[in-house]
Amino acid sequence: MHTASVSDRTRQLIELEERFGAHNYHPLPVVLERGKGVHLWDVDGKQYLDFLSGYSAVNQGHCHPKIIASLQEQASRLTLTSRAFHNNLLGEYEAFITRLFGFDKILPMNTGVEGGETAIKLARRWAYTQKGVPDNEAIVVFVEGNFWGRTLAAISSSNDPSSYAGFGPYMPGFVSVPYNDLEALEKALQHPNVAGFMFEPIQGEAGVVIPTEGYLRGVRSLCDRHRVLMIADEIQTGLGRTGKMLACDHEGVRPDILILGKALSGGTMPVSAVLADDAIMLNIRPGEHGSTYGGNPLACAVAIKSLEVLVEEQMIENADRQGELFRQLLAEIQSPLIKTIRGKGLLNAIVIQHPEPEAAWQICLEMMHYGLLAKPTHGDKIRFAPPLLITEQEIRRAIEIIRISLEQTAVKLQGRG
Ligand code: IF1
Repeated sequence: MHTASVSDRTRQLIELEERFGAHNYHPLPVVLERGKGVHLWDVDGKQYLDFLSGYSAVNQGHCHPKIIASLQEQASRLTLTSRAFHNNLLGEYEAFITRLFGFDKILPMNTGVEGGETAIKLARRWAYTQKGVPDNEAIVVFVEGNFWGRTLAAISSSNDPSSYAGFGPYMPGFVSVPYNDLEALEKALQHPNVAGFMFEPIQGEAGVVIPTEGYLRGVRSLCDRHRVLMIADEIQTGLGRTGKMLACDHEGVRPDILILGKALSGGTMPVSAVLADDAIMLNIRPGEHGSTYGGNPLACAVAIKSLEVLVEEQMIENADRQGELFRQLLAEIQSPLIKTIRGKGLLNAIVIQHPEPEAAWQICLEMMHYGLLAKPTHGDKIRFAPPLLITEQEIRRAIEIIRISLEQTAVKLQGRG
């Protein structure tokens, strides 16, 4: 459709990636070179509204001046010491983040998936030392449709063939139950060897799947009753994305292990964190877990500032308000292509209905043409997740682009599929 109209420069840069990079992604045909707040610019100077936010890593907006200032200032002072020595920012960061989220301890890592791996190791260790589970027999329960990254453990818990197929053998000790199903969860948790239940309070990759009100409280009480650790993967849903600091806050629930990532870095570099109380965290002793980069002073400086601006600039309240407006305006669009609209705060998705399997992809190309970037997931869903500082005016502009793109796609797809 619009792929034919890309500039020579864009085409050349895309070809370079095709030729020298592994083919593990299928991006939209746009090459970005600059970002500011909710806006991105491509190599031809064309401006876009970013409705993906680096998969929610850029909640605070692109190149937030305070986060970038912190990054630059710290980068010129000290970046990495390893954990063989102390650094002057780690303790300050640890005190700050544990206080903000109300846990005794933090274990700093880098990518989100390492956070997930760390949480599972903590749960297994806790089960062996505290719950009396026989060695090597701990079970971790997941939900169907879960996504927490690409490591061998992460794909071992996945029921999406595009994640796991052809990469076996898989990690033992993992089971899955249907999402949003407390009865199934209760059955699974009855097994005495269950260490933890790890899940996203709102499923992101699965297409922004929101559980029934009461699910999170139900999970909390089942985990309590069966002495199982509740592990909340808030890597995507946390840090204001859904209109609260944490998605668990929507039901006033506190997990035993909290995993944060993505926007903890304001979109600058991988920073993840696992938070838990002493009874869980202190079962891992020196030398038993870690990472070269985890807790490096550059990451500490960036994470403190990223959390500060989120709170100081009231981005969380804004996410709640603009999210409501966005879904309300979206619901007013009359398009036969929209099957469902769902979301919380600024984590939103529409499900597309059309016999043509490429319909959602075509809509994204159309939106790109009109200046909005979003990406389809699972073929028929489009996620809308702009940076949390988006204004009402920008929401209205985005809605106009979405409306006209749906209209144009409907016309172009007529008679197809
Ligand atoms: C990719 C989606 C988002 C996550 C949750 C852990 C991780 C992720 C809930 C791992 C990562 C990513 C990775 C990215 C696509 C993406 C994603 F499309 F799959 F659903 F965000 F929306 N827990 N999510 O969503 O974090 O190790 O990547 O830092 O291309 O794989 P990571």
